[in-house]
Amino acid sequence: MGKKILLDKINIPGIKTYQVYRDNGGYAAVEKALTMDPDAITEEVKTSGLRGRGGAGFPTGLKWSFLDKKSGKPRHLVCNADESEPGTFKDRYLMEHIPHLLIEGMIVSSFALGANSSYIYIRGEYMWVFKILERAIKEAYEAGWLGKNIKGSGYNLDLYVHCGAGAYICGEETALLESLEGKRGNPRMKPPFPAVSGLWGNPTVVNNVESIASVPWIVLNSGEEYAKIGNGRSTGTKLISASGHCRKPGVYEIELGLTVDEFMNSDEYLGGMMDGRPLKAIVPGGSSVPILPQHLIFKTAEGTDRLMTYESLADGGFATGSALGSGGFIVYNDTACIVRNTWNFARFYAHESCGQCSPCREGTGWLEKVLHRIEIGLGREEDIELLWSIQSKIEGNTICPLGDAAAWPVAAAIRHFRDEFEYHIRFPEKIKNRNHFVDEP
Ligand code: L3W
Ligand code: SF4
Repeated sequence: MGKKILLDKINIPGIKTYQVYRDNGGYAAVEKALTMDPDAITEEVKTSGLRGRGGAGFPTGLKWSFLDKKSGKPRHLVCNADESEPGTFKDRYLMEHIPHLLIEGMIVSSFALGANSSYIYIRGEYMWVFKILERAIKEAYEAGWLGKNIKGSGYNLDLYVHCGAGAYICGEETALLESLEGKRGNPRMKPPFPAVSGLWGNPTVVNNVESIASVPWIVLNSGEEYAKIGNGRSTGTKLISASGHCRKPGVYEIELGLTVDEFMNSDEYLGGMMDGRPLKAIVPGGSSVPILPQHLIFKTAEGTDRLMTYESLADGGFATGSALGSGGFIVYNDTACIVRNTWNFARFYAHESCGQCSPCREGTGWLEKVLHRIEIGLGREEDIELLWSIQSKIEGNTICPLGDAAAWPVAAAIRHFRDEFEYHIRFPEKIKNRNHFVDEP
């Protein structure tokens, strides 16, 4: 069994409630943290090598150390719980089943950062989880872990949970901050990064749910112990949301460094393919990352074992690699149509683009339109080159990563499955009937 530090208590009956969580060692990290120098906590997180679990993998301790503590302005910790990446549902699982772990992480992290008002921004579609968090926060206030003079330490913290309104772009950290300020969720230009100018212009750290929930273990067991788990620069454990044509979809906590083969085929994890059908492709990190075809899933282009790490999944760069991203692991069998899947993702990004910058606003709509016509059998001979050209003009030319996220899946699908696009264009009569329910453009 792989080591568990986030989901180890998930099956304890009643762990969602304060008393059961507390009876099972909950809030011990807050007790310890309150006796520590706040900067020493940041040092522990740095030593742990913990990297942001929302998708970018930026070192958490380093981000904390960028927080401007000299300006004299109030500081904030904002938890990004706007989990909207297609294929990703691990933060929901954690908040739904063990909400006090996130609250404990918020208190310890806020104390380390010197924040006295912190926020959890949760996606609007997770209304029932919002209610679970509200209840858990109320319990934490009643037990004296939030509010004024927490457990006689002199430290004050107010924690708020704020509900988004269903826009994917509000998961981009600066759009999230705009939304939290009551404005339309348009991403800001960076720099300045939130660590310098974030919520209401104050120094702010924005971290993913899973990143914050990992902090109590680090404080209790030390950064050094955390760094012993994992592989190379991919330390610790990672939650993976698995979906698609595998035998056992669900949320798993893995030790980083596990081979993709073991994750996919062992009974502890996905247990192989559903109905024993052949594997065709995977998307290992949510819809924003490149798709990997069958021959590159278990071995890298260099022939080494493909590992569940930030480095190994990206090995070979854009041409033959993918990314760990947010850990949204989607499995495709031989019945999956890659053109249809690519169109589906493109439709999502075109819908979710905030429209601020033209390469993304125009380009995502254009990608969607061209992919749609190929998918329904109206593709033109020149469409594959057109798609390639559009995606290459979006990538790297936009304010926020949504543009890249729309471009990469298209580029990878063409690179690895060009024959499927050609088939759709050359033999439209063979694919048309199964799309009768889709309106023609
Ligand atoms: C201060 C500097 N801070 C970087 C901070 C920055 C941010 C973090 C990472 O996008 C990706 C995206 C999705 N001084 C700094 C600095 N920072 N340099 O570090 O920044 P960045 O720009 O690399 O990425 P990002 O804007 O956080 C996230 C991808 O994740 N993704 C997942 C998306 C969706 C979800 C979800 O639904 N949960 O995660 C999947 O691949 O495409 O590329 O905090 O401020 N010099
Ligand atoms: Fe908005 Fe797209 Fe530009 Fe991001 S890349 S700011 S989502 S238009």
